[in-house]
Amino acid sequence: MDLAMKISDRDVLLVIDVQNDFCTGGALAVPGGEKVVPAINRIAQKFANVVLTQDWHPRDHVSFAPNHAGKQPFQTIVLDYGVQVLWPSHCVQGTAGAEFHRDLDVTRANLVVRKGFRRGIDSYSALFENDRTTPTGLLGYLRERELNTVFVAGLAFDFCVRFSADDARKAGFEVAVIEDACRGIDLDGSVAATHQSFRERGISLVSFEAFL
Ligand code: VGL
Ligand code: ZN
Repeated sequence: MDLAMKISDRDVLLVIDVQNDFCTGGALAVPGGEKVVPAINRIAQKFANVVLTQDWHPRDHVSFAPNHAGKQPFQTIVLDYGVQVLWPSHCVQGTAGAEFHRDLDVTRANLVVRKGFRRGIDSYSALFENDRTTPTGLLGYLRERELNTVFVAGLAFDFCVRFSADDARKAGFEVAVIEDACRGIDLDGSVAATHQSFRERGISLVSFEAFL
């Protein structure tokens, strides 16, 4: 899937977590995070269907390292649903860090999905939370709207983009990740693991320039 891409009314651009806390100066800054904004704004113009996600945690969220005595960010703990990375507190509901980057063109979005708002469950994927069963509702939306190809961009490539793409593919959608409209965290080989997962599942990587 390279060269010029023809965008259809059944395609959706899924923009993951382009929020201040994931950009330079933010609480969980992804290197170069804000650099995805111009690319996303340009391609969003071409899509009839644009969905944004917004990481949206309560202050006492289980994924925040400061909520676990003696734990540091990027250490892991084991919860009922499995291993959970502990993050610096980020994207707290109602704070400036949880807002979309000011230059992100949100006017193109017809849906904003918030995720990670349950104290006890983190949510990387835009479709299912980290227990892999709690739905966000996005899958129902995509099906009801009869969308069939999901193009994913945003932050972070190796966490929320990865799990969103994987879940969309598992649910039967065609999925392509717009790699140069993403930036990664790269924790313990997570970028390599993401490439591996995409290869195994038949998720393609494309460049944003293919849409221009
Ligand atoms: C994310 C870690 C924690 C992401 C969100 O958007 O990739 N990563 N919360
Ligand atoms: Zn989060």
